[in-house]
Amino acid sequence: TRLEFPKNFWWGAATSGPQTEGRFQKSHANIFDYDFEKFPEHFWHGIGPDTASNFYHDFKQDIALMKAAGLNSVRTSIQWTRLIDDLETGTVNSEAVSFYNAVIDEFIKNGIRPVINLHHFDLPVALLHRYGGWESKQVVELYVAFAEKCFDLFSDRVSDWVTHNEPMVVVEGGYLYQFHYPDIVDGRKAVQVAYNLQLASSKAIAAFRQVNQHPDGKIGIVLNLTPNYPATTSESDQAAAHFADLWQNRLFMDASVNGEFPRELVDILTRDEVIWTSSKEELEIIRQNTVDYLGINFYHPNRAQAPRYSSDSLAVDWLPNKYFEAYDKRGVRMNVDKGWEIYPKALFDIAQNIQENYGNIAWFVSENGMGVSQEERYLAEDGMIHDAYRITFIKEHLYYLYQAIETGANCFGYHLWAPIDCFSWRNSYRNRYGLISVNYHTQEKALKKSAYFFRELSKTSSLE
Ligand code: BGP
Repeated sequence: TRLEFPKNFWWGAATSGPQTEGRFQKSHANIFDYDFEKFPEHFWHGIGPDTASNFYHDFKQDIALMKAAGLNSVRTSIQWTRLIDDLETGTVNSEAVSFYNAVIDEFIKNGIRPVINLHHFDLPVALLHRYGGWESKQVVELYVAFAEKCFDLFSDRVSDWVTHNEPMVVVEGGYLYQFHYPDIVDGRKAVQVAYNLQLASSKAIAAFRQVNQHPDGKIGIVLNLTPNYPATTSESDQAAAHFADLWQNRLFMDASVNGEFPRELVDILTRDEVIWTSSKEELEIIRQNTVDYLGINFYHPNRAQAPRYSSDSLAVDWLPNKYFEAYDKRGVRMNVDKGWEIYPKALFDIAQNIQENYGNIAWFVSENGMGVSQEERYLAEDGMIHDAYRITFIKEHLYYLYQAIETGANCFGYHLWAPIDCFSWRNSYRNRYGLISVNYHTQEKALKKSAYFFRELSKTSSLE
């Protein structure tokens, strides 16, 4: 049977400025540029973000390739460090304005809807050193000024905006589990950073409502929703899954869609004496400025289990993993290169959750994808990478997405991570996700087999 998706469905892909453009100026470093300068050994094969996939210079060719892969919409991000010259006064860099104008025009000319994100982990490092980064409300204000500048400059042509990509990764990577700079372990700071990121998103939405120029203008947030299934049916594992869901998913989801943080989580944080500093006025801003739509990034679920050892000592320096451990890998299907479980049905569960608990708000899959290392292994004689596993992965996920839409999910699109293989934080070029391959030595790019599959998918908006 053929699965027919709605007309006007977004068939696209997502990436980000810092992962594609290549670096700007040494004086305008984000936290990854800085990390690379200080600790190149943190990065896979010592390859940093200097060139990335050279989008700054190659964007016309890259957008032509994206069109050839059938993409009708693409998410990327505007880099704060590129656009703003003086972080305090907010003066813009005119070359950067010309660049982003040219990119937006090129997308539109090629029939590709540009979806623009304002923050993809890439905090200007100067704001971290000067103010403590997202711990500081001053940084929230500076981010909102940057967002407003973007709406001012580009919302005449860009209708679809995103405030943050995966804010929970900023919290967990930077302040709990040490996979993003500043690499610290501090539960108190983590909690404040989470709150401030939400406040920044809500304030940017408030600014958007004032200055947007597009008649169809919409703004949302992109969240990495990780369904938490208890590893066993035991009560303690169920409690662990419940807490993991509160912390990882519902914190941003409830605040962004329903305007309030989950009461139960706030109670736990209050009891543990790690509750964030907030004001009535700020909470009112959060209440009033909810999103128009959601982007959901889904890669893999968690199999949550209760912590196996007593972790009372962690209570002082609060860590959420005193309540749960992710992840029990027994008996699950894995993407071995990435170490992530493959469980497409989770997309159906996510859709149900949005339908039942979030007023069936409009949403799209803003990232889903299969990271594979050493993809040259699959280079065939015809000179193309035959990534059959990626095609299967996409099909399986679309199967469950289709079922969800059939049962009433308000889902309007599917974006693969990524259009073109790109630089990825400390993983650099280890995991390849693109429909289009890149040779990072020569910057040569070529369609993979999956690009032809995707083109057909997009053309017919249906799947066999
Ligand atoms: C998501 C991020 C992306 C990208 C992707 C793949 O969490 O939004 O920026 O990095 O994960 O990650 P990786 O390349 O590390 O496998």
